[in-house]
Amino acid sequence: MTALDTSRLRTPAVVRTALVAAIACLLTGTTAMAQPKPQNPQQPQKPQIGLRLNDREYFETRGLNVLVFTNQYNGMFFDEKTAGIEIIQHGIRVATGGAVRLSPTPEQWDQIPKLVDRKVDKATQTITCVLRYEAFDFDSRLVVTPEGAGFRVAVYVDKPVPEKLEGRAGLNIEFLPSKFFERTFLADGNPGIFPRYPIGPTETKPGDTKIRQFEGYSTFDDRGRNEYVEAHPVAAGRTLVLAPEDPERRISIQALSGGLQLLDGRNLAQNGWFIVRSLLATKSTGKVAEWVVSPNVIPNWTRTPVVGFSQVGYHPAQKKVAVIELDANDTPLQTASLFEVTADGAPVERLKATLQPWGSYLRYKYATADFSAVNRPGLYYIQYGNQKTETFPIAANVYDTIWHATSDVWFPVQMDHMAVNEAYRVWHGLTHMDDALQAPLNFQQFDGYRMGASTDTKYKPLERIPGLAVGGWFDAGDFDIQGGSHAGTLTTFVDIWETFKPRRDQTFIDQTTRFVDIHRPDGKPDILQQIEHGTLAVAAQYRSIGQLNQGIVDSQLHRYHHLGDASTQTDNLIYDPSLKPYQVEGNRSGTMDDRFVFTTHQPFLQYSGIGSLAAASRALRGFNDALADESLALAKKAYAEERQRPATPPPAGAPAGMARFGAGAEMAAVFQLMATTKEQQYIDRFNELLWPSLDSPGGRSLLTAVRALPYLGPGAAEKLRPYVVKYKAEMEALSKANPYGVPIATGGWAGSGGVVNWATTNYYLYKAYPDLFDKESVLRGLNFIFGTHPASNTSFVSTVGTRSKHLAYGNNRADFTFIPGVIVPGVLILKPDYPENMDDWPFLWGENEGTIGGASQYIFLAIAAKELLGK
Ligand SMILES: [Ca+2]
Ligand SMILES: [Ca+2]
Ligand SMILES: [Ca+2]
Repeated sequence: MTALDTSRLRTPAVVRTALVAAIACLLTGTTAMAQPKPQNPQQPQKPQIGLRLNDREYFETRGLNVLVFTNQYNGMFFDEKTAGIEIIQHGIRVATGGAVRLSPTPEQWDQIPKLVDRKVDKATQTITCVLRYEAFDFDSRLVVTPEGAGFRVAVYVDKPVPEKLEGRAGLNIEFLPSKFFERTFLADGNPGIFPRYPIGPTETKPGDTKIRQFEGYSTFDDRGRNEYVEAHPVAAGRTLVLAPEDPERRISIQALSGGLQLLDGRNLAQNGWFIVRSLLATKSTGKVAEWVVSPNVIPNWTRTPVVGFSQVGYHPAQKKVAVIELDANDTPLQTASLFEVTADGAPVERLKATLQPWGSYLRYKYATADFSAVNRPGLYYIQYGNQKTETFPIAANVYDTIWHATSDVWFPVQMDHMAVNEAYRVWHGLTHMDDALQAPLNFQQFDGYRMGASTDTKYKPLERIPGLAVGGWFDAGDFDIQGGSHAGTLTTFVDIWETFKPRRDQTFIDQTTRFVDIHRPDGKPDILQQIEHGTLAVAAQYRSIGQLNQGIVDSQLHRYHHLGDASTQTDNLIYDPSLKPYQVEGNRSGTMDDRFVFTTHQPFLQYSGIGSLAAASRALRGFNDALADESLALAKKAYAEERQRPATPPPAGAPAGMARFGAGAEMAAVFQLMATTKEQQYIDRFNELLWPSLDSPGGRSLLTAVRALPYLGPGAAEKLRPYVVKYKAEMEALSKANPYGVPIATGGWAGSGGVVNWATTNYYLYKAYPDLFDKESVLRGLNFIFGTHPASNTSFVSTVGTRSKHLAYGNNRADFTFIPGVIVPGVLILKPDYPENMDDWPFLWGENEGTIGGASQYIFLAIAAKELLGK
C-alpha cells in the first residue's frame, strides 16, 4: 500500500537504490524551506521515491496520490467533481476533473466525455484512457505517467480536433478553491492572489457558439437574448505555480507546448473550481497537449491521526470507545488518555487506555481506545500524543436535545408554500404559489425526473393541475417536492409521533396565513403540525390526480440551480402564454417559470403515498379530524384501484428480487391500512405478502414484519425469529468489515442515512427480541454520526455536538453556511480507498446534502436513544 513497500517494484535492487537516492535529493532540494517536523519523532526516516502504480491502480508515493479515472463521470448527475485525473496531496483531494473538456470552466450539466477504454500498464507505469464525445465523433487519448517528483499527462488524437471544437476542446484540470483561499500563485513568475470571491473576468458571447449542454438545457438565463457567458483567464503563462508559499499545497504545472490558462469557474457557477487549461493543438494529429505536473511532497509526510469519538458525548451507562485512524506509515502509540476538565480549568487524567490495534480498512490503519470504565458525569477530552480532542460531556442528559435543531429549525426552513421567519431573519418568503403544470410527454428532466408516453392523468401536457400550491418540504438542497421521499418522511413523522408522542412546541405554524415562525410556541406539537403540512401536499395530489406523483420540480434548468430565497425561484404568478415573456397582468405572467408535475404512474410511488395517507390519518385524529377522515378515504380508494390494475412486469433482465420490491411497497401500504382500520381484509393481505417476501434476498421486509407483530396473532414472533437471527448474522458480518461496527455504504451518496436506518432497525429488533439485540447496536449508529467515523471527527448533524458541520449543501450553500439541524450524508468512499467529507467546501452533494427522509429518520433515532437510556 505504501511507496516504501519496495517489494512491489519490479526494478532490480541496485537500480532501485540509485533511483530512490536521486529522487530523495531532488525532493530535499525543492523543499529546503519550511519543512514541518515529522509528527512522530520515533518514526524511522526512510528515503522517498517518486510516483509508482500500486495494486489499487493509482499512482502513489508517500504524501501524494494521482488517480486516473478510478472514479468516473456519473451519467445521472453529470459532473460530480469526482472523476478524471485527481490529485490527493498530503491526504487532501486538491484536484479533480483532469480530462479533455469542451469549455473553459465546465459546469455540472456541460458535456462530459465518455470513458471508452482504460488501460493500466505496470510495466511502463502508464495509465491510458480513451475519451469520447459522441455528439462530435471526437476521440482523444489521455496518457499519464510518472515524471520527476510528479507526473506527465499528454493528449493524443488520431484524427484532428473537429473544426467545431477548435479553440474549444482543451486539457483541463480543476483545483478545489477552498484549499487555495488566502494563497497565491505565480504565472511565468508574475505574482497573483487566488480570489476569495469570484471577481471575473467574463465575456458575453453569441448563443450559436455555445457547446450544447445536457439535453439542450441551459444553465444560463439569457433573458431571451440568445447569448451566454464564458470565463476569461485570471492569469496565463507557460508555467503556473499554485501556492508556492505552502509546502502542503504547492503544485507546479508546466505546459510543454502551447500555454496555460488559470480560470475561476465560480464566475459562472458557485460550485465551480479553479481551472488550469490548455487548448488542444488543431489541424494536426498525434500529441496535441502535454503538461508536467509537479505537486510538492513533504519528505516522510505522515497524516495527522483522526481521533474518532462522539462530539455529543456519552451517557454514563453506554460504551465509550474512540476509534483512532492512522496513516499507513504511522505507528500507533501505546495509550490514549481521558482527561476531565474541572471547574477551574485544570485537567485531571481519569483513565489511560491501552490502544487495541484493529487492522487496515480502506487506506488507513486503525486502533481503538475504550474509556467505558469512566462514568462519572463531567466534561472530558481525549488526549492522543500531542493531540487533544474537543471537550464533550459524560452525563445522563446528553441525548435530551440532539433532535431539537432538526425539528425546530431545519424542517421549518424546508417548508414549501409558506413564508418562514426566525427572530430577525427571514429564511424565505412565500414560495411556489404558481404550482403547477402537467409535465409534457416523453420528457427527460435535468434532475432525473422522466415522463413517459402518457400523462396517466386527466390533464393535457402543460395544463394547470389545480390545488397543488399547498404543503410539502423542499428535498433536499434544491427546492422540488419529491413524491417518494415525501411520503416516506410523512410516514416517519407518524412513527415518531406514535412511538414517542413528543409534544415539543417551539414553532408557530399557521396554514391559513401560510406563515411559520421559528422559536415561537403556538400551543400545538410541532411534529403534528409537520404531519399536517406533509399530508396537505399528499392529499392534494390524490384529490387532483388520484395518485402520488414523482415530483413537482422546475421546468427550466436555469431556475433549478437557484441559490437564495426560495420565494424568488419562480415569480409566484400563474403562467399565461398569451402574455409576452416578463409581462405581468394581475396574478398572471408571460414568463414560463411554473413548475412541472411528473405524473407517470409507478406502483411503488402509489403504494408509498397510500401508506403515508393511511398512517397520517391516525396521527391527525383529534388534531385535524376532517383531514384525517379524508386521508383515510383517499388511501382506501386508491388502494382498491391499484389492486385492480394489471401488475407491472419487472423490466426485462431484472434480477429475481425485483418483483418482490413491488410487493414490499404494497406490504408497507397494507401495513398502514391494517394498523389504521384493523380490518380483516388488510390483515389477510398482509399475511399473504409478508412471509414470501421474507425469503427474498435483502430481507427489506423484516422491519415492517417486526412492527406488524401486534397484529399478527400469537406465535408470529417465534415464526419470525429465524429471519431475525439470519439478519443479525448478515449485519454482524457487514459491521466487522470496518472498525466502527456499523455498515458503511460505498455508493455515490455517502452512508449516514444507511447507518441511521440500520440503528433504527436495531431499535425495533431490540424491543421485540431483547435476547438477540442490545442497546449498543442502536447507540453505535449515533456515535458514528456524531464523529466516530472515517476521515474526520466532525458531527454530521449541524449544531449538534461540540464541533459539527458548519457548512452543508443546503439552499444557502453559496454563503458557505448551513441550515441548523441538517444531517449530511457524511463520509463518501471514493474508489478505490479514499474516504472524504469536505469541511470547507459545501458543494459536493454526496457528502454534504441533507434530505427530508434522512432528517426525519434521524429525529426518530435520536428520541429512541434517549428513551433507551432514560430508564
Ligand atoms: Ca431534489
Ligand atoms: Ca407548534
Ligand atoms: Ca410563474
